[in-house]
Amino acid sequence: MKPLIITAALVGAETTREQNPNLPLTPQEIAEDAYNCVQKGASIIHLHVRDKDGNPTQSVDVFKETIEEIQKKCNPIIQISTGGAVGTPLEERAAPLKLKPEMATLSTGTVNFGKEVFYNPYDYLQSFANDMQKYNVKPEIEVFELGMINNALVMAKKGLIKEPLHFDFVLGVPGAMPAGADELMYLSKKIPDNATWTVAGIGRHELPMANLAILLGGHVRVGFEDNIFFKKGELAASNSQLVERVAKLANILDRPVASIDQAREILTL
Ligand code: KMH
Ligand code: ZN
Repeated sequence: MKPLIITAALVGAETTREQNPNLPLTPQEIAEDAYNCVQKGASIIHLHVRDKDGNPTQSVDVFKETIEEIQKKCNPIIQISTGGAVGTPLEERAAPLKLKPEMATLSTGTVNFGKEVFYNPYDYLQSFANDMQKYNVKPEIEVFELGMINNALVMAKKGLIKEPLHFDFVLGVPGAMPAGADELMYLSKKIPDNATWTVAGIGRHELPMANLAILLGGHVRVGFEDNIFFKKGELAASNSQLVERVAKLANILDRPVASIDQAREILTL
């Protein structure tokens, strides 16, 4: 099995300080948190940013400042979100791609997202994918439902995204695919043999999904975007606490944790 790539999803668009006071918001806080996560074994930083009031933004300037702050301290793979927040205009979502990060997310379908709808019409997917090719950004294909794999395979066939593909199975979002062992194993069998995958289990599903991914040869995403608790009734003290636990689990299960260089190699960056 290849070493385990740990992604830290530090901020997200939906999590608030009211839910977890340890949520990083400013570029400096996010950079400090990213550094701590890298120290504990994260090699990818999945990045959302916030404006001065703490609201989600796709501002190129804020992304630029945050990435520069992170890179002053360490050099993880930066994966910017093109998902933004539910309802962010589609043109705004793609704007930070011009910063040419190594990776960015590409959600390949529309899905219910709690009481809202995370909207991803095909025309825009094509346009996001074109921008990613133009700026040499590797997509992480965000899969909330099975059909999104098929959509990604269609896009790959048309040359809109290049193989080897990398997928993130986001499981346990209310209204979307549940976070069960059957679901994860099924999804992991439905992608091309040369593809890589990671899992983001939402809420209480983060830990069991991480465990299973370590055993199955997948990779793992954790962080406040997906889950604010360390255990039932106990808020996580930091994103790095969640990263550290996954690294410890991998160690117990005898799966090495990927260095940043190894992660770049595994993902063919
Ligand atoms: N905030 C969610 C609606 C991504 O980063 O690409 C979408 C999201 C996915 O977070
Ligand atoms: Zn995200």
